[in-house]
Amino acid sequence: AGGRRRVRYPEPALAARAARVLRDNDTGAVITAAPRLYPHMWSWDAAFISIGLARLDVQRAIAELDTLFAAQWRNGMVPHIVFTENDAYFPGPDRWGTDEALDGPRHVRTSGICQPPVHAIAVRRVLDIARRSGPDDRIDAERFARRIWPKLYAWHRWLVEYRTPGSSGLVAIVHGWESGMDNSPRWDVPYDGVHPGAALPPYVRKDLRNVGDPGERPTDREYDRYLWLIEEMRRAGYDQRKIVANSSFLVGDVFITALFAMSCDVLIELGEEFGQDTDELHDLADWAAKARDAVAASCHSVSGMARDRDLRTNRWLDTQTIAGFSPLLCGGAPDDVQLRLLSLLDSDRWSGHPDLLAPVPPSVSPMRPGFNPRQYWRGPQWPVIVWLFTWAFERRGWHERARHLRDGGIRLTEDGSFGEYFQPFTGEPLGSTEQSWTAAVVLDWLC
Ligand code: 2M8
Repeated sequence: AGGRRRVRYPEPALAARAARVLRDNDTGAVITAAPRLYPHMWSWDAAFISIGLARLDVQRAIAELDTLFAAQWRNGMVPHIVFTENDAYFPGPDRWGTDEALDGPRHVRTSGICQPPVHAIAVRRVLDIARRSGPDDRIDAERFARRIWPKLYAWHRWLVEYRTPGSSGLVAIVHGWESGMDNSPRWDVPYDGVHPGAALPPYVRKDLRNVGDPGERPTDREYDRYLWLIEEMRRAGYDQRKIVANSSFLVGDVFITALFAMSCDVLIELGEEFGQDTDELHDLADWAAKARDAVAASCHSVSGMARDRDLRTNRWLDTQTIAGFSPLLCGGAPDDVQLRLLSLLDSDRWSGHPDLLAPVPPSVSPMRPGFNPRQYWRGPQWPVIVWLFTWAFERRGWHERARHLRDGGIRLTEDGSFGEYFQPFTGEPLGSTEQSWTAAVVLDWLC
């Protein structure tokens, strides 16, 4: 920033630093999402972390996913946070108050919502890496894939049974945190319909202590809404049917729906390989097809961009963000729409913007009014999102595109800070540094 030269680690040194971050963030029980800002296990972070870990120690990668799935709720939900003893993060387990929830796990404390279903993708990647790393790792990873499959299936079934309400076919979220893109402008309109009541218990944010500038994090007004939704869920006793019926936030999330379709595909492949029940494989094929159709049906007739849907007001949400490219991840959109999206992605509105330090898509287009290059999910580039695009493009056979994005991802992260997110023009790391999932995806790119 400010004309200062950015450090550029050569690839072997960068990989060594990334490995070091994962080791340093290991409490012995879990790898925390970040050392100070996020001292617990997060659901989708753990999936990406396991992919990075597989490059270092397959056993440790397996243990991480086992720990997450040991906290799976009895109805199938994989919780968004598995809490450690650390109390430096708010809201912690007491505020969530899930201990009394009927479906909650008994031996571990968790939050009461979920996060994007990328876990099957992680299992697939860990397995592929283990197979290349040696016979012992291969045997362990195959046993693991067989053992975790029914849990993954139950998690996917939960998303269909409880979280695919109405006719849009989109997987719905009941809190912006479930999207993983907490304060994305995607959620501004639905959050306008969330009115924190006088009964919102007072609270003190802890996140602002751990970032350079409060402007990198969501606002207090946004936090009041985040906390109010928790209050509503607590009152509903974390009964999913009640929450989906009554919560003041219910949105069909197109990005999660695309990830869900891809994860179902992966789960089918694994299930076929390991001889899982054909009825369950049929379910997965059916869910994947419906999810893809829902993503395709959401595309705007002019821009081609996929859209979320506010299920409380039954309106499409036209805000253009990185999530608009969801059909490029999972496929299924008509060819002309796909071509439009690819050229938009390459254009100066997105990855081709002339002032970007690294040619990878930011969370919001720099051309969009309201774009904020420093604020969290409102503009910065996120290495983990770039990784998802590289993975999906590789799978779709777009090797050249995948390689280009991967090179951009390295350009973004080669300063060795392992920032949580980056200022797109200067490459300044923002939010936390030594963020585990950033280190993990860099390791995967480098190996
Ligand atoms: C961020 O979210 C948490 C709440 O879940 C927070 O801001 O306190 C998001 O970037 C989310 O996607 C991520 O999983 C989490 C941990 O890295 O941090």
